[in-house]
Amino acid sequence: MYRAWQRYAALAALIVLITIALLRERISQTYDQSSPAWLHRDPQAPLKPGQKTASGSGSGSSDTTGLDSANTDAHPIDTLIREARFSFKQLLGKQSVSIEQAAARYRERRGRHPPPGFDAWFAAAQKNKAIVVEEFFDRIHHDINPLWGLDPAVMRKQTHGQKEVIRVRKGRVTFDGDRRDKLSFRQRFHEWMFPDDRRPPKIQLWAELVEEALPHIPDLDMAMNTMDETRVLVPWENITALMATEAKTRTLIDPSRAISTYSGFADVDAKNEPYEINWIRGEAGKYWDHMRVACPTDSPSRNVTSLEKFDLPLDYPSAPEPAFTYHGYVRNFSMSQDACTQPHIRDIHGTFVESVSMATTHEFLPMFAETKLMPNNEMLIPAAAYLSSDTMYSGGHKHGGPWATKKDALVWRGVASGGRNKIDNWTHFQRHRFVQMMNGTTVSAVERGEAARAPTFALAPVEVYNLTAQRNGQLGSWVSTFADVGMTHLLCTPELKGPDGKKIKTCDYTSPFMALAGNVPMEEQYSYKYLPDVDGNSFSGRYRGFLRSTSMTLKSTIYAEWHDSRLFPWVHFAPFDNSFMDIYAVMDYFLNGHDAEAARIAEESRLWAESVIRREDMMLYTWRLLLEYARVVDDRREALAFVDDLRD
Ligand SMILES: *[C@@H]1O[C@H](CO)[C@@H](O)[C@H](O)[C@H]1NC(C)=O
Ligand SMILES: *[C@@H]1O[C@H](CO)[C@@H](O)[C@H](O)[C@H]1NC(C)=O
Ligand SMILES: *[C@@H]1O[C@H](CO)[C@@H](O)[C@H](O)[C@H]1NC(C)=O
Ligand SMILES: *[C@@H]1O[C@H](CO)[C@@H](O)[C@H](O)[C@H]1NC(C)=O
Ligand SMILES: *[C@@H]1O[C@H](CO)[C@@H](O)[C@H](O)[C@H]1NC(C)=O
Ligand SMILES: CC(=O)N[C@H]1CO[C@H](CO)[C@@H](O)[C@@H]1O
Repeated sequence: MYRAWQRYAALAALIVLITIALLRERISQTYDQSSPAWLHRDPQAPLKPGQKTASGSGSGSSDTTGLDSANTDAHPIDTLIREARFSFKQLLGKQSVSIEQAAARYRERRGRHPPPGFDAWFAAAQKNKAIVVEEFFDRIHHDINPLWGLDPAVMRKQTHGQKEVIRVRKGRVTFDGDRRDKLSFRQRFHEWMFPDDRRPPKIQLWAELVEEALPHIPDLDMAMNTMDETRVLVPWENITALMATEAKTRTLIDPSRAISTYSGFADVDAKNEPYEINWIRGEAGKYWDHMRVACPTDSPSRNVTSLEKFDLPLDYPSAPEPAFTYHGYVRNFSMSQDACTQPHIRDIHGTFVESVSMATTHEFLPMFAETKLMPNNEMLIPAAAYLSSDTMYSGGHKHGGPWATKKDALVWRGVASGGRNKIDNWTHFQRHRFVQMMNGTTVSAVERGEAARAPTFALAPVEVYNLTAQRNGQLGSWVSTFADVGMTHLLCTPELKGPDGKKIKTCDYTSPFMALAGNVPMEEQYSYKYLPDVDGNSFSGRYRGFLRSTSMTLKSTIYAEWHDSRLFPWVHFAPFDNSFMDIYAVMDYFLNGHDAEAARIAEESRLWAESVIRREDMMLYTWRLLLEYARVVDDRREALAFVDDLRD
């Protein structure tokens, strides 16, 4: 009797387990919405590996190995690659392998002693096999330095009184809206059953990252930007004054004066007062005007006002030879991101047409954020998307097969974000432009003189890049051979509804120009060699997944991220301009005779991503930023210093 009961129980348990397994499988399939990539390819695109297309290489070179040979008529990209690899190698040579070395390099580059706790941080970096090159942390100091000009007591009050705050107290992390302790049994069960379906709020993902650095994080409050849009824009003149104060106080104090105990937040905890910031809302069409006051006074964008109307022809760089390019290709990627130096960007990026939401201020409060424009004043931390197990952004644990098995083609899928696209302004949105420029049918129409088919772009004159396909009027048919690009949701404003009243993904004003393309899950995208990444409402959360994949990333953005100083254009990704004018020429280079260079960039980025943008690296970056931050908001900040290595 007893044994039979046991068997039934075991059988029942087995059935339950199998059901759970099947359910999980089904859910993860629904979640991925798998649909084969080839279904959505342009039928004109019969690609065979190594096949020559209508276009020849700009330089006529079929050299795939000769990067290191001095080739006098090298393609400009050959030169850029060589140059970039050289700078990258030089920087790698500066790795710190001992605490003495790390502290010395810190003092040399920052002009101060490291903050207290630097030794535990360095020990953790070594334990985690992190590559410590002082330059990789330039971003932290760029973001923190102006805060040395502000009053620490005021900063503590400001941050304490915000609505979305992560607090560290006595080695414990809490955050506003913390739900971890309040989960019902059902929620816990759901999360256990469907780990992929758990989408914690951004603030929780960040809190968990901070928790990993405990018990080494001093008491502090982090005001978080959980919006897509960037927030703090302090006038340039004020930042200049604050930086001057920072420079004046920058000194290596005598080690005998150094203290190592942070003062904490007891004062603000005792008062526990909200702090009102004058957030500017409801001017989403005027973000440009708010931004440009934060641009240098002598920068080209400073006195150029927002566009009043977006029904005018697009303002493009007609001769793409700005200072950051080399023969029309991006050389200095961070300069290419800077809207302050490129007034035409107000006309070709959704951020400056009409953002989805807005809460901006010209007051200066310390705020943490996952991304920002060059002139914004937030402190950058790793993006929540990079901390999430959401396969939408990462492709899960799969990173793609070997290069040789991949399609000689480019794939992009995304929604029509970038801001609130509307009938009179959608033609100025970057994703719409990218999708049209990568549509061979549309490009062919433009070549036949039907410019009205492409309201989002104009082709560069043929002389600019001198592409064979374009000279022969075959740019469009060539684009069709390699581009598999489309929107998965047209995000109309106002939203379109079907006859049954349900929301639909097409759009009355954009559907004539672009078809709805089926979703291609990230892991399927990895079967293509080329993965372009363009901005949405702000930065693109796929970037890290792309870099970690075995495919090659192409990147264009106006948004800065925490990892920027560790990623080298032309070594780890191929940059392209925010106008996208150079995209055909960049693809022509790789597809016509430089497959080996593409393969090498893909491989370098995969290896590098597994060395410097791992979760451990994100934790270590945040840890180091928080030591720096805890010091700058401390009344005794001038004396807080790590000097143990200087004492005998
Ligand atoms: C912008 O205008 C201000 C005030 O008129 C002037 O001082 C500044 O030089 C101008 N900047 C540029 C880049 O033209
Ligand atoms: C890019 O330009 C910026 C701004 O002019 C400069 O500070 C930086 O050193 C340049 N970067 C490279 C890699 O040349
Ligand atoms: C910027 O400087 C001006 C002039 O000194 C001052 O009135 C204003 O309050 C400052 N703004 C910020 C955000 O510090
Ligand atoms: C364009 O390329 C063709 C073929 O490579 C070459 O004959 C021609 O001189 C080039 N034109 C310019 C303006 O460089
Ligand atoms: C490509 O452009 C044509 C019109 O030129 C349009 O009908 C088609 O839907 C577009 N395809 C995609 C994938 O957007
Ligand atoms: C700045 C601008 O022109 N914005 C326009 C965007 O499109 C909407 C609706 O089509 C117009 O109302 C805005 O004026």
